[in-house]
Amino acid sequence: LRLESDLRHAVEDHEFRLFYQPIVRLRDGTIAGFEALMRWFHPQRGLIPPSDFVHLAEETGLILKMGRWALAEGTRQLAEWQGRFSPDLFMSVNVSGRQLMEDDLVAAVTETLAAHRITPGTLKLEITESLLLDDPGRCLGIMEALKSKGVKLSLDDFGTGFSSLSYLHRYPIGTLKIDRSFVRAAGESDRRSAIARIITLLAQALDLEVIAEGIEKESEAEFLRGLHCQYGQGYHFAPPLPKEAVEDMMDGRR
Ligand code: G
Ligand code: G
Ligand code: MN
Ligand code: NA
Repeated sequence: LRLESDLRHAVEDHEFRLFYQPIVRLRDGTIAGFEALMRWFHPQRGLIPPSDFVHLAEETGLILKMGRWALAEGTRQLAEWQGRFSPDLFMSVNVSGRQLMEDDLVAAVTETLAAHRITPGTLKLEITESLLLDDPGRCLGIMEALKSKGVKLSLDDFGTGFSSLSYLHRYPIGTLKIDRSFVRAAGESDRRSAIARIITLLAQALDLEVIAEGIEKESEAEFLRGLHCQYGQGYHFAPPLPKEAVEDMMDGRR
């Protein structure tokens, strides 16, 4: 397969870039941090979105190398922006199942943190619920080790995975990200807004941070603000942006 052999060389050839989507405080709209999202600029095909290569990268194991690069680059960028804009900014990097279970993820994180001076607790890793099912004992050990390094963990797409909530107190999770399917038209459809409300309440009751994903309209932001949901992310605030556009935004130039 052509795409696979191309993917093999893409890291060395510097074809990946990270885009950064702002995560805002819903209270006042200020930027609290970013989610780093990988983009592949293929020399012939142009921009290839993660939906077209993350699955292949997982299957072939190439995700490990790509993920290590994303972790290092996201952390490097965070250190730079903390120095330039605010030491409180955080960065959330996606970690796939395979990458979490990789033997040296903890070592890679330790190395990355040693290489770039960031404010403790400002690097977050995003994992999905389903990932916790594979090997719960091993997973817990890795998550505890990451926590001891000062890395925070977020549960991505919360509410779409399996139904047991027991892992919320068993695993060291700091943040819930409400899946965008529950945010869509929250405040307009009673049934969806009920789920967004209950996830926000759950997070508050467990003293977890909560981020509503995929906010596209002011009415959605308004509804979540009313629930005292802390953070929001979505096209209503900003799409994933190249670093230059983030810097313009932070400088107040747009
Ligand atoms: O913009 P969006 O199309 O960026 O991203 C789609 C999905 O691709 C995300 O939900 C995420 O699951 C995955 N993704 C994006 N960047 C990364 C990354 O750096 N590592 C991993 N494992 N997945 C990513
Ligand atoms: O990792 P995760 O699946 O949460 O990645 C976020 C994905 O959601 C990325 O593909 C990003 O481009 C996308 N996204 C971000 N904001 C919005 C939004 O407001 N609406 C929709 N539909 N997608 C969004
Ligand atoms: Mn994510
Ligand atoms: Na998500």
